Amino acid sequence: MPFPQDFVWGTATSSYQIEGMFAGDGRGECIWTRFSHTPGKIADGSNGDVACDHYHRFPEDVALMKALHMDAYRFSISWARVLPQGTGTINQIGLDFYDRLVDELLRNGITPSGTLYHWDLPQALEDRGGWTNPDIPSWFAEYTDVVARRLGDRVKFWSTLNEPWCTAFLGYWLGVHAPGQRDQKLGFRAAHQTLLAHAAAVPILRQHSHDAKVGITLNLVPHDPASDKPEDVRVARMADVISNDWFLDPVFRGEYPAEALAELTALGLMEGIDASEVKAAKLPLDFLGVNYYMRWVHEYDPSAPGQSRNRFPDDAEFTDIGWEVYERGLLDTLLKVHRDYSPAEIYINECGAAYSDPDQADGEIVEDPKRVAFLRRYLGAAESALHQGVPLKGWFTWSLLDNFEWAEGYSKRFGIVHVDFATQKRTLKRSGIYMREVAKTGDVQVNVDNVSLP
Ligand code: IFM
Repeated sequence: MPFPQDFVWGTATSSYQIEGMFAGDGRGECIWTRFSHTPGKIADGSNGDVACDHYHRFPEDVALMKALHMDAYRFSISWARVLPQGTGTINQIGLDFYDRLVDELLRNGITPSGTLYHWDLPQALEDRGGWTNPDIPSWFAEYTDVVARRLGDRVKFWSTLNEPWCTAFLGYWLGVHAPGQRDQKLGFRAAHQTLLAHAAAVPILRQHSHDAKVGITLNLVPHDPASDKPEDVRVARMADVISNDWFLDPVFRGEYPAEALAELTALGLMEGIDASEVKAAKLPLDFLGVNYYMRWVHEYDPSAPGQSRNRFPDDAEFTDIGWEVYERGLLDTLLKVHRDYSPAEIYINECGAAYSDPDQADGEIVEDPKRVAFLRRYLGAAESALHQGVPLKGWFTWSLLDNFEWAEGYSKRFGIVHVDFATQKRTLKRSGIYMREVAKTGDVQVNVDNVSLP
């Protein structure tokens, strides 16, 4: 059965990954500018200073979305472009950019879906402790107010945060993302503040963006045990709780998962955190944004008690970023979220694959058969979820463009449109044509081998 007519088809990006113009027009420094300019942090030594130069080329990019028959576009706003110091003086030129982008989208019949925070914290706020500072919910409220007042009349889909797990744990615990801190306690503190910031932003969005759909976007990852041995089951369950329930439970139930909370408290990891504050995060939401890419499979590691190592099945397939191709996990995740948390609506706000495409595109189309096959399989899982009663309303492919893939730099390409970073030339990939035909027909099995450019 095809996807319904009113299903929303879109593409997603984020500010730091595509905009460029990192210091021009009054933009402040953000943590990713600082981090990427620190030697050794980014795999290919690159940074997002220019990225896809979307700041200047957005009309061309919107035209591409239109050519791809997309209904909607999910983008994020750069906090440091709007408030260069994080709070205080507003950079009107920065806000003007988002005004122009939103108007261009609407002129082309594309619904804007805004995300307030996709990882590019103003460095000035990081200098005050960033996401570990208990004042950050009020800083975020101030920023939300500025953005919602300006764009709230036209942007009617809002995610407060994108993937707070990554903000907190990759940024403050594991140190592989900006700001590069390596302290487990700081990770949990940051996670706590992201939830309180979400709580602070929701009512402000509702106040200034009437009739908007407001939600949060989480990266959900199944964690399966490698066997049914109790120790494998236990490490997998703990990983599952910390990556998924740690955010889902506060947002939908106003509390942290009890068992994990007790365990983490006993380990001293909740020091300085008043866990009861997360009751504020339980607010009526219009949708949950789910970002899904892969799963982990855990085997207990006796050499590191409490920890696990990955043990994928022998026939597992992986994308070029080393993530397992596992569409079944998308179905399982959607069914679990629907069963345990009952969000009113769900949008797949990101899904896509990194496969290596050439740096330069020679012809009119870049052939990327692996990405087409990946999307077909994952869309099939989404379709099954829909037909099993999950209130799935839309799909945003990650990503519209090849872009700056954080610590991987430009070495991993996720786009359905190829970008030659030397010339900024955009070239459609076969996967873009596939998504166009899916958007037109609702049929994930559509054959696009001989379908040509618009
Ligand atoms: O590029 C990222 C995006 O910023 C957040 N979700 C996962 C994508 C692929 O790693």
